[in-house]
Amino acid sequence: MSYRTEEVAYVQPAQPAASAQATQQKRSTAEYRALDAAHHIHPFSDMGSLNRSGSRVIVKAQGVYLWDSDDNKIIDGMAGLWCVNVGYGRKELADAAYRQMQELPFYNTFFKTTHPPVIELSALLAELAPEPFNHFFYCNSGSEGNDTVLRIVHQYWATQGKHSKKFVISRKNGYHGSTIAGGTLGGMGYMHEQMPSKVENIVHIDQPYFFGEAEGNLTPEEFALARAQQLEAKILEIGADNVAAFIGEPFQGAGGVIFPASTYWPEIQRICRKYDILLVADEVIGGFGRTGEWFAHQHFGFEPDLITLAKGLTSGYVPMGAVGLHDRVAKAIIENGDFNHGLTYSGHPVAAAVAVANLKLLRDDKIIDRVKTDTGPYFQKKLRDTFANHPIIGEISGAGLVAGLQLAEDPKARKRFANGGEVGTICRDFCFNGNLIMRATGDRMLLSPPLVINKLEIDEIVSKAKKAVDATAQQLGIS
Ligand code: PXG
Repeated sequence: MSYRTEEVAYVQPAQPAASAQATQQKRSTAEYRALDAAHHIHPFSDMGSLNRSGSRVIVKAQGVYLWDSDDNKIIDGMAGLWCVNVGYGRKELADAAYRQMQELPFYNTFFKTTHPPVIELSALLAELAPEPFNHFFYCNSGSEGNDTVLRIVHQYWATQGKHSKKFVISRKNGYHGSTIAGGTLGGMGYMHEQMPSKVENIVHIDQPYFFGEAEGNLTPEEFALARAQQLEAKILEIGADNVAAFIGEPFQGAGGVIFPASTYWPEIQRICRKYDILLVADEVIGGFGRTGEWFAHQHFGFEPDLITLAKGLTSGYVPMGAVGLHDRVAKAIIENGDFNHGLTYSGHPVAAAVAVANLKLLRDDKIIDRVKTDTGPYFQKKLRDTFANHPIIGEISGAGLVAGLQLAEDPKARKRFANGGEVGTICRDFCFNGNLIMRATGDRMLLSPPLVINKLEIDEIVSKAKKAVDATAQQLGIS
């Protein structure tokens, strides 16, 4: 078997294509890459290696398509970074930002002030979110959302006089952001290794990853139940009086689109209620329609006390994050004096105006309804039909417009490839070269396209994904 793991190198065209120049291109690809390499440090990247191969320069987008600086048309199977839910190029959002920038580009929400966009957004979120969520706190990202969650959880227990409730339980291979608190909450070992210090009182339990971690003859339901019961064991180990909250993504996104079996979340909820522990759903990826429900916890049928929001809140057009508070938690925060937390841009008027336009589009164009009844089921069936009995596909997880494809050496025996991640990289490179954006997490290939995708575009994604997976199998000598 030969593996190819180096970064994708791009062939430089002698001249930029004429139509690329027509798309307001001011520099050649080579110039962009040279400047990027000279001055820009990318997130989560090996910059030495990236600068040698050069980044792909994305210059414009429309609907579900991107164009790079060499005028390649690329289908975006990842909605940017799990966020462009309404697709690219929606004038409604651009107009909202333009109008708001002229009217009131900035004002803060500290010192007894507020403004119309943040008021409209809060009222709209209360209408769209499940019944007990009527209050929202704003920030600029999912990471800050989870930092805010920790502050709210801490303040909540202080107001209840339960000062010893300090521990937060999270999961290995969960992702909750990259601030120090977000990174500590997340269970990514490679991030922990590079952190100068961690937030104290955060501990992790195992994830509900059936394909990769179930041993013996457990069914997916039995396995998920056992993994949920690790929460109870951890609470008993620490002492319920010391545990403040449990946080989890309803389905793990960056961790590989890991969908727990139906037994998981009801058991987590039962345990949280039994020991009086707040349940936090990190909805940064799952929120705003990804599974066909407004929020992913509705798909799994549980009721959190706090929800973290970002990404699809503005469809990524401008940065914004938020935390939704269950009435019970909100009441405690509201009625107990100062809550000493806030950011300059909490409830930024331009972001709030864009969020309102985005949410109205999702609601009034029935985009989420379509994911639930039409495009979501079509996407899931198409993937499952296309990859049925494929020699290197072990499972397909997902619902609505999110999916994870497990690459495996022996799908039936649930045997993963020995060099975790290398095969995913090979497949990712084939996708790249085939003008499909598909993310690789280890040996899981992930799809999360804009929610406005139509069936023809779904066919294009699935057929390009099939070509990439076939080419990967061929390169590995597996047929
Ligand atoms: N929670 C969840 C569940 C996320 O997926 C965050 C919090 C943090 O959000 P911000 O806005 O601070 O990035 C995320 C972010 C990937 C990838 O490679 C995923 C995320 C971010 C960057 C890369 O899949 N998710």
